[in-house]
Amino acid sequence: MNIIEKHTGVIKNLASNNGFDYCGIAKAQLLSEDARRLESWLSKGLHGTMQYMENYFDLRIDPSRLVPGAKSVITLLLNYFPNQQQSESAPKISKYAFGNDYHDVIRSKLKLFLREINEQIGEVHGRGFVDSAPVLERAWAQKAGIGWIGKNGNLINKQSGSFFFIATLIVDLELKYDDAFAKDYCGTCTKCIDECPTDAILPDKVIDGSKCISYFTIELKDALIPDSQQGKFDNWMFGCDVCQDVCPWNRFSNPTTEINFSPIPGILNLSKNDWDEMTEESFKIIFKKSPLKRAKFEGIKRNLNFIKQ
Ligand code: B12
Ligand code: SF4
Ligand code: SF4
Repeated sequence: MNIIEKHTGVIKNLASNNGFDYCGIAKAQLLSEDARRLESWLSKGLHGTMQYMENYFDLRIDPSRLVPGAKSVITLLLNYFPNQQQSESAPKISKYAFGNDYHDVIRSKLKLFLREINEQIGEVHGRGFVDSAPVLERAWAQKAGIGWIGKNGNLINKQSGSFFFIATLIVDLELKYDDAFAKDYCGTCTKCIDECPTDAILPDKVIDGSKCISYFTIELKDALIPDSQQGKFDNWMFGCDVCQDVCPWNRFSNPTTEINFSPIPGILNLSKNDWDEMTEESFKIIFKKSPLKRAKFEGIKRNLNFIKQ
């Protein structure tokens, strides 16, 4: 075993010891094909009012702009599929938001992971990212061999489906690279396209972000949800899971073992009435550690009013 293989083994072991469900590694390089897809997505305005998606284009397509001397992009997946469901009639919350905020949970895992890499391998420079940084996380996951990009735009793993968060750690250490995931197991299925409540799924794995319920209920800040969407939300008040719930590959989802993603007390049973009666003060206490705080109390109230009409 040479030193590169040895380091790769150490890193994959550490990933698993830190609770990550999958770890794949790709060579750090310029993402020229993805750059074209991102450019086309932006030029069509499919990001709506998500201005931040226009920023740092050069960094988004080039890992060496984020970590000088970058050699490897390590992709890690963390399962969030819950073992409990919301009550039938409750305003719907996306499964990823049942527990504590994944940004905080994963960021601290990445910090520890990098520290342990330094302890076991020696000086390695790197930066961990999850969600909010200019990194094309799904593209890296596919290049690291973890799965394919489904028609619903999500990264799907053949063994476990798509209810996973993606995190990346870019390092200046050379490692053994996994083969990119070459196949696509969507086949002739079109369930996600047929079932998307707002017709946000376009051909060729392109998502019209500006029409996605997740965008309207979480990302659209300080604005009303357009009337044109009236009656389409099917009771979703925070995010939307439809294109994943209907995906046959999610039949293989197993519940998460990450305790931080266990549903926070009461969240599964909040009825419309409970929401109506909730004060801003109690919202702040109940959702202190939850992703729902991202939409703020006014945002949540706006969403509830919209689905009620
Ligand atoms: C902006 C954003 C959104 C926007 C826009 C969605 C979108 N599709 O871009 C909105 C708010 C709508 C959204 C919604 C959701 N999101 Co979001 N979102 C992001 C974010 C911050 C950036 C995504 C991005 O760069 N978009 C630009 C487009 C052009 O890129 P892309 O969709 O990723 O597509 C790339 C690749 O898939 C690839 N690709 C596309 N087609 C093809 C074809 C082939 C053959 C190949 C090889 C590659 C390929 O090319 C594109 C450019 O690289 C990422 C985090 C991150 N930093 O990456 C999370 C992220 C993509 N979101 C995530 C999640 C969980 C969701 C939701 C499920 C949340 C929910 N339940 O409500 C929904 C799902 C909606 C959907 N069907 O995509 C996860 C996805 C996990 C996974 N298994 O895929 C991510 C990775 C966050 C995370 N760290 O876990 N999201
Ligand atoms: S998350 Fe919901 S609205 Fe967005 S693309 Fe998927 S099914 Fe459509
Ligand atoms: S629902 Fe069907 S088409 Fe959509 S991502 Fe899943 S397998 Fe692919």
